[in-house]
Amino acid sequence: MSKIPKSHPRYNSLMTREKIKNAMKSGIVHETGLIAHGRGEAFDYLIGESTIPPAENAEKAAAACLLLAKNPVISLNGNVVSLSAKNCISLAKEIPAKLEINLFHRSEGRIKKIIHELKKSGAEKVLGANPDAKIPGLDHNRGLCEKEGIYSADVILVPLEDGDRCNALREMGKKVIVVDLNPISRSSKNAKITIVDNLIRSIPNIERWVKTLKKQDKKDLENIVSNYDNEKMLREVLKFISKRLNSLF
Ligand code: PTJ
Repeated sequence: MSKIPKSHPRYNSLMTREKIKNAMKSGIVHETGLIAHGRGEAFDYLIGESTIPPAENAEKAAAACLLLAKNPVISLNGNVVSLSAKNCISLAKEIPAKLEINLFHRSEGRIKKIIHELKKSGAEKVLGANPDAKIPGLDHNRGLCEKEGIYSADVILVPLEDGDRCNALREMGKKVIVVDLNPISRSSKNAKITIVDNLIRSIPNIERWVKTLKKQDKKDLENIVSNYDNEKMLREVLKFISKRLNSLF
């Protein structure tokens, strides 16, 4: 671990880089996960590295949608586990939802390491090691999944998605919630609910909303979901970014 002084103005960001770098060295994060992280950092910079109002609304709608689900699943990849394993486990327990590993760069070695990491962080059951189903229309390894998990899920939370799978899951009639700092990615445009926030902030925010909304009637939760408009929310994010950039100088 590199020594980073707490007084450094970018201490949190540098510590996150250290975390993801070490997870890459231990085989949890794929090399290209570092590139994906860098793209995320750039967008995080644009929104001011904090949860912006449209993201907070999306997090609330996501919590309502997850609470209404019959078989909700949280899909995990290398980056997510390296940065948010404990938070995802805690959210899964609170909903409750299943956890399933789904990797773009799938190898048995990485699956084992990620399961080990999740168990070490407190997870009980983790799906994904024994895929017995395939998402139709996806030729790559992200199509592999388990019948009791992603395949039969009605709502899937995907912190960090690639556009192809988001589309394929929606084609299967599933509600896909993505966390993606890039508001113009294919996943962001195609998801039912897009949370333009860093997954490090977003997962605890969703859990906070789950705890609050649990006390509400089913009808109230349905209203939150049906009043949510993803396209409108994405336009608000773009407006927020341009206003923020215009006010900087
Ligand atoms: O672990 P694997 O094998 O499944 O591989 C995972 C990666 C990340 C390599 C793979 O899913 C990938 O290539 O992802 P993409 O297509 O680069 O998309 C990643 C998206 O996540 C980008 O739009 C980034 O802006 C966004 N992103 C990166 N870090 C964060 C993030 N969004 C929220 N929070 C982050 N911390």
